[in-house]
Amino acid sequence: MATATKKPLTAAQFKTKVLHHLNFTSSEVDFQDNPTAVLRAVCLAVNEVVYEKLKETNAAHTDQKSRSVNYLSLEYLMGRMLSNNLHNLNLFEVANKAVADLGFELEDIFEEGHDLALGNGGLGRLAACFLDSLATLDYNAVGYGIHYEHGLFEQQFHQGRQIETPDEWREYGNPWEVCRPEAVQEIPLFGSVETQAQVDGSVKKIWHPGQIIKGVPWDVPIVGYNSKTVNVLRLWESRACSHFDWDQFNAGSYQDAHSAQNQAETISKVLYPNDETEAGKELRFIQQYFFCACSIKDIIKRYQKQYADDWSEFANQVVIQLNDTHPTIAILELMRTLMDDYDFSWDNAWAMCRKVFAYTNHTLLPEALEKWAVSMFERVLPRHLEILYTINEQFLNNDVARMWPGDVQMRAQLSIIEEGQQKMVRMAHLCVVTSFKVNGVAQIHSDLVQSDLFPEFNALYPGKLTNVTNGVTPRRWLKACNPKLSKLLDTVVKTDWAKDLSSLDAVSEYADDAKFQKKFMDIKHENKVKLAGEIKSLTGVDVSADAIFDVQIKRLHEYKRQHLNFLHILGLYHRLLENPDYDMQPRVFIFGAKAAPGYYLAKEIIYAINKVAERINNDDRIQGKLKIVFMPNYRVTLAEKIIPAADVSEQISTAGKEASGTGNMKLALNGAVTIGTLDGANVEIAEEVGDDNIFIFGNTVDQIKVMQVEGYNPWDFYHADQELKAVIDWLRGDFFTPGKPGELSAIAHSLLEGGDPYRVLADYADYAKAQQALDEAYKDSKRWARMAILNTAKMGKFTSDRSIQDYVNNIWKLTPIK
Ligand code: GPQ
Repeated sequence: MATATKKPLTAAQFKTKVLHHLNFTSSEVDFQDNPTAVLRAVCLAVNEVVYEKLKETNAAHTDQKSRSVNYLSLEYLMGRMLSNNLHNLNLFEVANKAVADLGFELEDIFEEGHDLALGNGGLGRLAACFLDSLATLDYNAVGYGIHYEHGLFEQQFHQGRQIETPDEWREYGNPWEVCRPEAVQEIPLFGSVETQAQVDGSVKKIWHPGQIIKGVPWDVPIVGYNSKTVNVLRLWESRACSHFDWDQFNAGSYQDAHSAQNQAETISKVLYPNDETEAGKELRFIQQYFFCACSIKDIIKRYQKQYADDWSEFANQVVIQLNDTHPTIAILELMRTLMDDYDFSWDNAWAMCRKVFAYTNHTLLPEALEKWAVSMFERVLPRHLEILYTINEQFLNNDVARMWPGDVQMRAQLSIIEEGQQKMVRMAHLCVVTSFKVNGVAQIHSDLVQSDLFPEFNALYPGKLTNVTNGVTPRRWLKACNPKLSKLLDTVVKTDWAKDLSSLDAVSEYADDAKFQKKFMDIKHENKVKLAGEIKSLTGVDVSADAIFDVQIKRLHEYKRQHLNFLHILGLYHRLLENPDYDMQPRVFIFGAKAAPGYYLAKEIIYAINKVAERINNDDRIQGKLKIVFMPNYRVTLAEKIIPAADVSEQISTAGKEASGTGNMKLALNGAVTIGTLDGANVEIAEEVGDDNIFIFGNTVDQIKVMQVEGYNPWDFYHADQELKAVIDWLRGDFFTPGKPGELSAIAHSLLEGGDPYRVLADYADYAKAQQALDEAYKDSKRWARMAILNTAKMGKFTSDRSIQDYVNNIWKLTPIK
């Protein structure tokens, strides 16, 4: 390919490009006080390089007829793109110089950028890391998703309470996306199905839709790190089919003409902000179908460009990965398309579907396992429901009946349709029945998927259920976000660790080297000073970079147990009030979390933490030993600032509840020491770093199960632990809210009267003990430095490159582009 011989851009050339865009694209001759215009021009200059590579990638894909993975995901949490693209294109230094020449700091220019926050949390960020790795490893991959007009809401605190405002990420345009009108799709909805007898005696089903929606694709180029590939993330925007119904307009119903348009455009209007809960809303269902239907049509169109009407290569060329059950309707849509539009027989269409779909499960939480009412299915997608019924019938009569003949109960249990007052479609069952592989996202999670979630399916389809442990891209989560540490690592690791993360293991040798320890910890300190500035400007709170920076950043969820962390902070405060000389290392507890707008208790937890922070941060009696900051509007960009400065990583979910976690990997990679339960990927992190370099506490999955069987009484723990009782009583009374007793009682209520569903009280004592051990360890600065260094050194396994290679080897069977 041409790039191999191309000379890299010089800073002067890059500057010329930026100036060109400032002058001709933005007509901004006076840009000195306009960093936004500079950002735009820099992005456009980068795009010149990106588009060139994109063209070459497309040509290579066509030439080599390479098999592609099509990643279907309702969420992509991309964050900002510029810094990452510069690093991946090896243009960072060049851009840095060019921008300095124009009188700006590159870092200030980054700050003008908006996050692409088209996702809620871990699942969406994982998709973004996977796209980075796929391009880096030169695999042919397309990400498909929705072009939400509003991504995840922005969070503010008003008197301690979360307020949501709409995310306006592309109000003034987004330089990273290109509209592709040539690839627009039309998507039918609603209506009825006609059965037509054919002359040969067979029947043909004809769907007469009630409405047609247009899907407009926006492509975001995905640049690989130090690779030849630029892939695309294709995001669908919904529009009314005929932009305007002129007949209606001329007949005088301007309003009606507009309302059809508004209705169509509502589909891609906003990302549902619920993480791991299903609200069962029709609009969400239509979102899922809309993007699946657009994507399936697009996949077929891409295939036909090469193979025309010859379907024999389809399953060799195409694999479709379902990111959780959200895109399950793609299965039914492919069945429908093959049969209704391309005259496939049932058997041939079904055989095809069983070869191309694979499904990733991301949670065991029952409230996250999607079910859709049959009645709604029937109204919105009548033809798809017919197909679903037939799939289910064949599954029950063939697979289930063969394995468990005459077992009525097993039929009911495994059926894709859940019987009851309101019949429901179990989306996960459809995924497992159809997919050729089903994977969990960390070993312990995949084991539980096999043993607890789908044991019967595991018996029915041996070998189908497997594991691919999650990973994170070291480009964004170390190289770009922590440049100082990256440069230090460069001095002792000979290979390009950003592309071969296991090479970081070489750093282990320096774990006890006093000089290296000093360098490593000096960098951590500098990062903490920088974060302290950010904390001051965002929250007004003064924190000392000499304190332990203890970080819990993730969505607000009871199962993630921010309230366990909070109770322990109250415990420390209690000890300090009892004994102002209580010996502890000064600590700053840093939280970042958004709560789903309708999640009452999550919002109460935020409020309680903010209220208590106000008191504790201003209490002179404790001599600054304890600070609490809840950083507003947690998002990818904020994570990139917090993670390099973290000493301690809080990964304290109830065992069995966190499928994997990925923040745990990012924090450890940047030298934070984990305090955590034996849950998700914590288990594998502990295996890698060794017991001496992690603080594990709490009940195990098996112990939690025993508790369940034997009966759990939170009051026993409350009465048995003086400190715990005292701090819970603070929350029940008016200690922090004088004159307003009970204002913070929601947490206490859920823990005591509510039965403590996530076993917070059962883990409190052991958590407090582990925290004390951590405090001891931090006192010994050599020991701590060793732990921190080994955490970075031992994270090789958790690069998303390894995850992708696992998917490729065990599921996707792709070959890299040459
Ligand atoms: N996860 Cl089902 C989400 O972020 N959202 C979801 O809707 C579901 C799962 C997370 C999961 O909680 C984490 O443990 C995983 O690390 C992450 O998906 C990626 O697999």
